[in-house]
Amino acid sequence: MLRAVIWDVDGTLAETECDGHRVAFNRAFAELDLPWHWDVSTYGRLLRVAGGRERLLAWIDTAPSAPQDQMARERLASTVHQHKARHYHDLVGQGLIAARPGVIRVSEELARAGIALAVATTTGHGNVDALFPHLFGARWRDRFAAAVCAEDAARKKPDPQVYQVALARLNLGEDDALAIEDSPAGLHAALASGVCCLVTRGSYFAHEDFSGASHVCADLDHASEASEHGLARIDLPALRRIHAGGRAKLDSDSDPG
Ligand code: XBP
Ligand code: MG
Repeated sequence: MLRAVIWDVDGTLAETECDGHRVAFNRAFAELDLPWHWDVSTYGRLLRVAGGRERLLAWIDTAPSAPQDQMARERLASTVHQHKARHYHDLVGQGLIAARPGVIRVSEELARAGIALAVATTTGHGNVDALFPHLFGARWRDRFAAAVCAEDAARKKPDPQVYQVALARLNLGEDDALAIEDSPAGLHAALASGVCCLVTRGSYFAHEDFSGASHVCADLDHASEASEHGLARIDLPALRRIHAGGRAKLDSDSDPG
């Protein structure tokens, strides 16, 4: 039975990557006089590395004028990431990044029905604290039973740890929950934790292979790939159907018989 929906943040609740995180990284590079700039396509390639600091280290390994010494690289990644966080907070603090289509409508319908909401994200608490008041209002913490972030799960997606921590915080089993994600790493993290997953294609992962997802659609208001469910848009009855179908598939796949 569906008792909780566990939401990814970046790319799922809001399109934060291109005009938020990416711009914040570039402002941090400029502020630190680093000769680097991530354009939209470069950032899309780097997004395959979950975690902003890990993404920086992956970039530094190939970047011009990067330090040779690994310790110096680690220090530089930490410094840049701290500056970037401040720029990201400034950006989202302007309220310019809106919730993706259907996110507010579905989250309110779930709350009215007593379905628990939780967050399982690779980003840090500071970024969630900066963004969520602009998406869900000042009392957003009343709406979410758990917010599991980078500080709570050291192993980044596609590792399942963030979803396992979310289930523990919710005191629920994996068959009680449905994840909503935007990326292959997020889908694989949910599936590895035993949680079935709805994918709403984000701008950076619009053409990815989401095999294993219980359902894939453009967004919660445009469930165009949902013809087999006869859905016009995603609502609570649709989520229940997707969850039931996802559970049946996961259970049959895991049945040794
Ligand atoms: C997406 C990520 C994060 C953000 C950047 O998180 O991989 O790393 O890109 O945020 P989600 P940080 O799991 O919500 O899709 O710089 O704080 O890592
Ligand atoms: Mg995401």
